Amino acid sequence: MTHQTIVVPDIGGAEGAEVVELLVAVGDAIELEQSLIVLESDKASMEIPASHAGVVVELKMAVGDQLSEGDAILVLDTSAADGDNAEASHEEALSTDQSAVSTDADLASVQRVDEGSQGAAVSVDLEASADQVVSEQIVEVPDIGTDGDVEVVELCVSVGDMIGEGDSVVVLESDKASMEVPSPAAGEVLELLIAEGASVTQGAALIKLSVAGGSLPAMAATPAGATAADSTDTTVKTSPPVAEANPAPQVSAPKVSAQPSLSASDEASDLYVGPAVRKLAREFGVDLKAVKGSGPKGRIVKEDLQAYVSQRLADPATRAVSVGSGIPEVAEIDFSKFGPVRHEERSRIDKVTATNMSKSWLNVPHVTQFDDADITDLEAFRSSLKAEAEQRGSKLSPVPFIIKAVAIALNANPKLKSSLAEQGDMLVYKDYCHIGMAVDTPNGLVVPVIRDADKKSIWALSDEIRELAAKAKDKKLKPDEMQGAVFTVSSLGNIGGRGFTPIVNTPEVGILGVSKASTQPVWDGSAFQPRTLLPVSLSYDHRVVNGGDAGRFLTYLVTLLSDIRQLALN
Ligand code: CAO
Repeated sequence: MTHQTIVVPDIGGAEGAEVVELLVAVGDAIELEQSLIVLESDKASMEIPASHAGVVVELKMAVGDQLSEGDAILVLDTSAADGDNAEASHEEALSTDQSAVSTDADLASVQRVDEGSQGAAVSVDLEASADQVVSEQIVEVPDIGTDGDVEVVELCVSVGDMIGEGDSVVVLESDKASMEVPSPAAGEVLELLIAEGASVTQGAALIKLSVAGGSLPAMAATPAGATAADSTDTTVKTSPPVAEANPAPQVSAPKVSAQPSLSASDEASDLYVGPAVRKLAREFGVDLKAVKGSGPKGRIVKEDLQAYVSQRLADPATRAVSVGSGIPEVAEIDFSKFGPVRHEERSRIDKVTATNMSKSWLNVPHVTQFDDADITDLEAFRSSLKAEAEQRGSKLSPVPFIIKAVAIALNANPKLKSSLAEQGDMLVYKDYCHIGMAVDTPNGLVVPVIRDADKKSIWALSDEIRELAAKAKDKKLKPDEMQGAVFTVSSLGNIGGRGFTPIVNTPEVGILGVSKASTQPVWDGSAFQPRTLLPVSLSYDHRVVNGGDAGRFLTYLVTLLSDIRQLALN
């Protein structure tokens, strides 16, 4: 059995950094580079990675202890991982203390010995104590798999930021992908060498970084065959990912999670939070100051961030703001001040409908156009079919005629059944004609979908409408029976009303409201005639449908409904 004591590496000269989190326990099998503990100094929090793989046999410290460089963290049994640790053993052979693992400084000297043996490329400066050397590194655009220009769409750091190794420096975007460029080393951002919006190629300088302790990544990034003169220059050019250039296995510099990384004004550096969680927070655009930590000493762990994001997403106020409405919240009122009240939990359907309606109302610029269809002939025809309908065990309302006419009018005006795509840059035209039909049920509004309504006879449509409406009322609709509509019809004809402005069921771009038909006096040029008029209202998404499109669609629809022969011909 080979025991290996893991000690605190160079942590930038910090004395008495507190152990705020233990990330492993006795018996755990750990991998090389796996984070063992989190140390918190007055300046930064850092995860200490394992310099060897193995099984934890003893913990040498506890949460709350103050540790400095060289203090023991834990003892590992490395016998099972001897292959992985082969190179680490090489380091031990070079160390005078066989039981202790190398610190960063030790590793640096090991590497220098190796480099030195390959050719006198090591300078006297670099042999100085690692923690006294502060080198400057230029972080460049790495190999991004394209020779062409890519755009700097986001600068993730500001001058003065303390960043950790792997923290994103900039976000680049080509016409195919966007990618974050990670910092190859921990350090302080001295200078931004690029501005947002700039076009760059591989090798372009992004930021200048001050790296304390003459860090390994910087050295490893020195081009092979560098001369002594190159090496004495403490400004080292570095292209990420530098870590890949390091001979493995090697203990990394502690991952220093640093100072403000969300924004310049962010005081997140005062928070207990590791670099991985900081990175995640940055990706979500979350201000860590708003997140409550549940870890030791209030440390913010990944689960805290996830809970915070879930809670914000569920918050109706956030949802309203997230669509850019900027609408102030409506304050809740205690109505019991004015009289007796009852509270009733809303059905799931009602709540979903409320969300969808708000989404549509806030996102879609609505216009509603009104008209009346003269359905006198249609009603006479429908009455003539009453006996036949009864014979078929069916009942013919105006709705199947309306659905059929809408399908024909949609095919003649395909924009009315299109949808926006790619942030509004594209229209998706659909070569099918599935129509949604709003059904009023005790549980709330449900919209089953009649598939290929343009291809079905009035009788078939009538049967399907009745069947779907019954299923909707009995909560028997399957999910696929409520999907795929290109347009919706909302008929309140059986209830009443002279007209209404339905809300578009986005991503559809149009909806037809049907009100109650009534007999009205209509001037025929010489006299008033009693005619049955059906009020219809078309709401449309004015981002897609303009007044001309809507006018043509509605006029054609009204013509179809008014002239039963036209409907029969289609
Ligand atoms: N004008 C006058 N009478 C109408 C009519 C209209 N536009 N539409 C239907 N009617 C009559 C029918 O002819 C029938 O009368 P008869 O029995 O005398 O023939 C009566 O109203 C009842 O019809 P129905 O309810 O059996 O069937 P329907 O085909 O008219 O409607 C359905 C089916 C599912 C659309 C309806 O039941 C429904 O749920 N409507 C509400 C939709 C809704 O809530 N929309 C609002 C959504 S929020 O924007």
